Amino acid sequence: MKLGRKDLLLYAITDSALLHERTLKDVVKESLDGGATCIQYRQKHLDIEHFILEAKQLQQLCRAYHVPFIIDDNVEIASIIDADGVHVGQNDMCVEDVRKKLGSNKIIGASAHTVQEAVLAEKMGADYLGVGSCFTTTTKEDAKSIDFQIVKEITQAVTIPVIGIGGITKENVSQLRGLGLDGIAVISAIYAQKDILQATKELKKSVEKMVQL
Ligand code: TZP
Ligand code: MG
Repeated sequence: MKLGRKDLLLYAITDSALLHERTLKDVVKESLDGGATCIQYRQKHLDIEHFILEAKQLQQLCRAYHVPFIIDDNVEIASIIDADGVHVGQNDMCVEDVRKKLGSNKIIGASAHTVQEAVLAEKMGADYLGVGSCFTTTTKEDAKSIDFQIVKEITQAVTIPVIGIGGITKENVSQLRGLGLDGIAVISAIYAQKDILQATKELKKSVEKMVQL
């Protein structure tokens, strides 16, 4: 699958800790109905068998919506299930090795916190970058805040699309205007909401305004 810049407008990352009475498939469907443009399956606490089962369910759903389905960290599973792509952090498999393993048709996303990391990831073959943490977040314990000036320098230093991540909400997303971002990645602004459909719709409107030049 080829990644378009528009696919990165509203990138939703799953969190199984936020389900309450709902199933992961149900909440992801709601976010797709609300207009999420890309789904990342992020799962830190599941054995490989259940990981694959759940990933396949979400993959099927995303296919029906023609929305890219990305796996967080786990290049092996992304390869096994033939996911559309994988997202790697600085402590995961390096982009160059991921590209060798998955080939040229898969989407590879990389996290970057500095201009140097961003430029290197692009050079190694990343298709997009996730940059953050833009705001304070409690979702990822080790997330460090990034200066908006660095975000701007990153978007200017690379040609691949860049999305902001970390603590982004429909209220604060407008503060990211002018930084050169192509979209945002969120967990709680979508999946911690009671009405996921409505929250996704509203967030999408705000992010559409943010990315306008
Ligand atoms: N990587 C950097 S911050 C973050 C991740 C996965 C958490 C994003 O979650 P939220 O709830 O949108 O702040
Ligand atoms: Mg990671």
